[in-house]
Amino acid sequence: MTAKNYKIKEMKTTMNKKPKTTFLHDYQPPPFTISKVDLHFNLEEEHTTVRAELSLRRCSNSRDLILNGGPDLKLLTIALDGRPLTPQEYNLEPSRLIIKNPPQEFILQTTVRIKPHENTALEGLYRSNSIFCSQCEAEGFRKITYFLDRPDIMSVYTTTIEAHSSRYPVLLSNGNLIEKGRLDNGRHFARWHDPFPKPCYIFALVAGDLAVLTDSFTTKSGRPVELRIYSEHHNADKCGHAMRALQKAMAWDEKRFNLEYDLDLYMIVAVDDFNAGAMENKGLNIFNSKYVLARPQTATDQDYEGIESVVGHEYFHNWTGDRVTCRDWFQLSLKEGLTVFRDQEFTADTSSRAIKRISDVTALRNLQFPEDAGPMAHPVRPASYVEINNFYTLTVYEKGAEVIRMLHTMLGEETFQAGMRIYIARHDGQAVTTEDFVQAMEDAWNQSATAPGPASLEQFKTWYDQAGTPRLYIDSSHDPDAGTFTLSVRQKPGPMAGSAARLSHIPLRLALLDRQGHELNLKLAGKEHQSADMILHVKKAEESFIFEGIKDAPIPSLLREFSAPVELKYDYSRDDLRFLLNHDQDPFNRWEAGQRLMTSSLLARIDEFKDGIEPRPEEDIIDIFQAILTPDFHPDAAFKAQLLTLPSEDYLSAQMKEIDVEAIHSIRELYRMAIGRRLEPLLLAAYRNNAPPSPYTYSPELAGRRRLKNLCLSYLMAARTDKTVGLCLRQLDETDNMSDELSALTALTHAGCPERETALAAFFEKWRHETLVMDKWFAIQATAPLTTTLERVKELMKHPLFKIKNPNKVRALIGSFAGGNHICFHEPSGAGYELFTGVVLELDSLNPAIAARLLGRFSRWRLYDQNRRDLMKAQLKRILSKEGISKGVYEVAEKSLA
Ligand code: B3K
Ligand code: ZN
Repeated sequence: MTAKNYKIKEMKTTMNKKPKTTFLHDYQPPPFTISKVDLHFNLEEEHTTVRAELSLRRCSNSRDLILNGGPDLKLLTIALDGRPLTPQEYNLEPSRLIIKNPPQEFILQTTVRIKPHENTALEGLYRSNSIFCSQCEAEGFRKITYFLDRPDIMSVYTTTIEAHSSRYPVLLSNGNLIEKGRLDNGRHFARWHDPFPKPCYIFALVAGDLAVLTDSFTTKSGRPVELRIYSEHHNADKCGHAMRALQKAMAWDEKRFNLEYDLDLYMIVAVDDFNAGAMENKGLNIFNSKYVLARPQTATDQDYEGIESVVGHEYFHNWTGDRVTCRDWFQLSLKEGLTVFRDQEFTADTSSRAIKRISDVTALRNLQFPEDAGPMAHPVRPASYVEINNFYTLTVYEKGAEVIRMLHTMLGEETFQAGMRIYIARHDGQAVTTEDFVQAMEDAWNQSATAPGPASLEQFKTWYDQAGTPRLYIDSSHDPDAGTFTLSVRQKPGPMAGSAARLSHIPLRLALLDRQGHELNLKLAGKEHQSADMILHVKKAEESFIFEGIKDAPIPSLLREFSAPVELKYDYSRDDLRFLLNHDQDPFNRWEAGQRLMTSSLLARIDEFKDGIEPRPEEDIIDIFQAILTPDFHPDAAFKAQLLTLPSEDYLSAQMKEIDVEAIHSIRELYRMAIGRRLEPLLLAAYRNNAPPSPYTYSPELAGRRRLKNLCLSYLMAARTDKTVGLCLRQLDETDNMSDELSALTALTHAGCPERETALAAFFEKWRHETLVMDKWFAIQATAPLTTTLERVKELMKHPLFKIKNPNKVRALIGSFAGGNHICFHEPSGAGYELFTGVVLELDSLNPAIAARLLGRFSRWRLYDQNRRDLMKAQLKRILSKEGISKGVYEVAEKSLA
């Protein structure tokens, strides 16, 4: 065995060597600091040489310096203060370099050789098409050079990049360009300096032949900032929307958070091969091209929205992540939860707050709640991990954002912003913890004259440390003689909270409505404060809140705006729900009332289906759809579209003790078909009346109209009449934009119409050169609920445009098959599982982060019927028994089976 093979094997799991778990309680401050980092990259076709000069200082009584370094680093030279080290002075291990007893303060110089073109894991330095690019979060920097690869090491970087000038005319790194010039042999160099100390996970390098779109932004203090978006030349015409999104985000952050950009240059680079959505490297964001590139013919409204929110998100990280960063990776939500909250608010302020809230809560409940109730459940601040890549989760991001939102709800905008000012002033340039954030908010609350309520956030911290979705059980009673209305509230930690579960501090926003739908004046017994909409601080296992002066029994509108990420159990009558759907002033709760009505109706039919009773859709659900579809129900098309969307299969699954895949799918389809048949005239009218004028432009309002129009088309297609097939074909023919084109193609394909094959082939011919559009083509076919889909997915895996090394392609074909096509993925023979496991295993040797993420689809295996349980369990065991699987895949499989 060669030395190199030996090293690689060391990094993988073997049957008798379990990968190590890292614990939060083991955190120790860094033993050395690195104040300055000088990097020199020599990029060549077959390899890259990285010279690093680190200014180190001991700040503990540690004797040796232990640096992280991946097994693929080939150490060429090593010197201390200019003197080459003898082999006795250091130890080279597979993933560490140990310098024995160095001086107090010294400069360490190393040269390593790496092979970016062989890097399929897409962490560290790699190539995407012919572009060199980097991804260092969380632990990619150690694949570039030997380093103390942890976020609490903050250093000032100077980076020199040397490469062939015609193949790589653009050479980029963080900060400002300070020097550039020509070299011999057709090569050139550029030197970048970033004045802000930063952790290595936001270091970045890009080199390639790139087109650039340039624009500018003047900050509110009058400083000009140059903005650049780089892409491959053939995509140069698709960067305008991202540029406008960036300018909009910069202006919004100044206005709402009073935060201004700090460098003279802000760059975004779009690459096709990227594990995540984008990365907030200081001054040089690297993006998955999916979140940059858009023109009306190739991108849907949803893509336009996604670009705005991801461009915003990465920009907002400049303060919440880059300037104030995380002490260790357990604190990931410090930057992610907060930055997701900021990007959600950006979208809410610049489009529709209600629509944004409804779609965020939908995603949270469809996906994060199940995560929080399954074997991979973990607190927003996890206590341990095997592979940190497995913790970039919905819990850390989306539940983390809910935690910030609850603080915002309790403190109010003014006090929350005061807390943000304290947080940033106190911790600028530091690597801190979620406790530091909560402390800043608590201090602001204590100093506030305006924010009402209890100012201690001690109990609130449970949200960070305890897994599981808490449940709120609420009962109400009205005493007409006393004129009181009592809410009895019980809270129970979620099942994954563990045996020592603690109670949470839950902000419960509510109003009480009279029979005309007016909000009643609320006054709690013994309290002076009065208002129409109130926040109750629920902190005990059981408590009662008594409202005075309530003559007639009101209808409570509870958990308005979804003020806490909990499961609310309240026994609403159907009449109450219909009333709230029509009258609640809180648009979220209007929508929620409709969802409750639909969910209970669907679940009742699902039960009948299981009992062998022929199910029939309930009349009053059809009536509700009919009422919403009438033009004067509500002026906002996007809101109507939300109201008219049935609870998803994911959501229905999450409501069941044992998931019945067939029953859920059949009943949901039965309702869709009934709506399509019974309401055809209204659906057709809404379809026609909501078509925005041509040519396509993107705006939230027009996107809402297209959404409603295409939702109507999908209901009409569920009824599968010749007329509606004709509508789809005409829409495919006449459209000038991808939203309409894709909706029509999806409707045809998912309804299984014979016309779909010609349409799919025509779409392929038209768009085969647009890789992002091809992702949509793969995904439509993978999500078709047809008996032929599994075979189709197998065929598509052999398609010349399917590339297993490209994460977007894997997500489009395999991710959407496993996540968005329950009926086919869970096909009872287990053939879907077999195919999926094969992909996970193949991918694990190429890109373990993507493999582990995919594998999460098996983690809820226990919730299915015996047959499926056995089949999924067998696949998980097959994975675990494979020699040499990555620690990420090991962690998911092992925890799923535990
Ligand atoms: N911080 C990156 C995510 C990096 C993922 C590493 N496995 C994107 C973001 O949340 O902004
Ligand atoms: Zn982020």
